Amino acid sequence: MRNNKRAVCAGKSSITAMLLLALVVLLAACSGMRASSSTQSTPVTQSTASADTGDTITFAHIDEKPKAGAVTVDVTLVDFKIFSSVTTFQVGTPYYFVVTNQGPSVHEFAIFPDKADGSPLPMDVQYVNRLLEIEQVAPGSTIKLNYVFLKVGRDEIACQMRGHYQAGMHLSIAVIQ
Ligand SMILES: [Cu+2]
Repeated sequence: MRNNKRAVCAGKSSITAMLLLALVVLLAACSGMRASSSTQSTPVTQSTASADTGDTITFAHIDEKPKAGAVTVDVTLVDFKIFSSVTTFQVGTPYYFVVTNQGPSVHEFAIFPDKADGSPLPMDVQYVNRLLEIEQVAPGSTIKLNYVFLKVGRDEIACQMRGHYQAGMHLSIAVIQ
């Protein structure tokens, strides 16, 4: 189940964060003992970054070329909103999604089904029935991919990472004939 997986990840991250904190304290103590040279700050910076994003992260690198006749859709992911240049799509039309994470957090680019009236399904149901999910879009990076909607209905572009959805990372879209 998605939520369980997230919960486990969150648990792992906080343990990692604590270990890194311990390491940082240890490093600080060591450099203190060694006549207080403060030039060893690089490892600390790196540790902070990986504690924030989790330790087993694999960023998506998707750089497809647009299919012939594809309509370009510019999507911007920010903390914690999603913007799209297109919100009404047509079944069978090739779309070329250019998705940029303007950060600062890691986000995902996913498309989930909604109820027919456009109201959201429970998050687990959305996730199980997802149409598309690209995880771990690095801050500052852009992924480019082709996608064709096959079914008329209401969907949403969303990010379900660590409470991002609840914080506002979802955008209602319509798929029409
Ligand atoms: Cu997100």
